[in-house]
Amino acid sequence: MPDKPTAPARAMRLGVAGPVGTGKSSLIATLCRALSGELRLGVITNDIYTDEDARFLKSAGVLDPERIRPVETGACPHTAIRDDVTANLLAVEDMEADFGPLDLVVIESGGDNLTATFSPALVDAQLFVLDVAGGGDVVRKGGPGIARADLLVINKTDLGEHVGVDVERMTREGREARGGSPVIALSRHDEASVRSLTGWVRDTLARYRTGEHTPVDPGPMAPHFHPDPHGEEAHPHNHAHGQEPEHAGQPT
Ligand SMILES: Nc1nc2c(ncn2[C@@H]2O[C@H](COP(=O)(O)OP(=O)(O)O)[C@@H](O)[C@H]2O)c(=O)[nH]1
Ligand SMILES: [Mg+2]
Repeated sequence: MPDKPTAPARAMRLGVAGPVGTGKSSLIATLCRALSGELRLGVITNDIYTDEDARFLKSAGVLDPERIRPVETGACPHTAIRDDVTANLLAVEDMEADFGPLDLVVIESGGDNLTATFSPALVDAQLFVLDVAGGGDVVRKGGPGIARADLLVINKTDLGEHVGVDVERMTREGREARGGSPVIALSRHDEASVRSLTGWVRDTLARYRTGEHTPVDPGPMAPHFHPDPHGEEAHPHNHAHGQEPEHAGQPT
């Protein structure tokens, strides 16, 4: 048995999760812009019915468009990053086969609610994105991504003063909710905050390469509700979506 951790042969897979509109695609564009000169990158997006995020990232001109690929997830975006990750795994493996070796593949989750997280079977590390426009109390609501993702990003800090949110307090409460695990207050207009983010990615990649980084499962989704597509009452359930096609309704 080797007494040192073994360096992995493939690219690190970094998941980016968080509710719709918190700035996941923009954050990925920022990462590509900052890191594409030093790292070999690929991006996989998860959209419900479209390739909207992939098209946004391609049009941003931050990476060779061939290296940005969409996975269409159907009705429940969290299914494809948590319960049945096959489509995403195939997309990452195809990307590595076509362009490898790569250093980093970033996977954007479909916009989802506060409780969706990536399975550690799909990603090596994950960050969870909230934005100040969603309100200062969102961090206090907690959830597996907020509490236990490898990194919590409080995004769009430039909007704090416009929406009456105390960004410092929100960031502090994020740290408290995470028992000291990293939190970055980010705005794409604030270069120092972008450097913090890219620094975290570099550090995590370095630890991944030496085998020191261990993928952590933030935990499953909380029980939640799906509106019934046949007009009956909403019903709670606790998964697994992949085996319940009749539950295909609005994303939750
Ligand atoms: N003010 C501000 N707006 C941002 C920032 N990052 C993203 N946005 C805007 O937030 C909106 C949603 O961003 P997007 O990346 O599409 O969010 P996603 O749904 O989580 O992928 C867009 O209008 C972005 O331009 C930021 O740092 N500051
Ligand atoms: Mg997006």
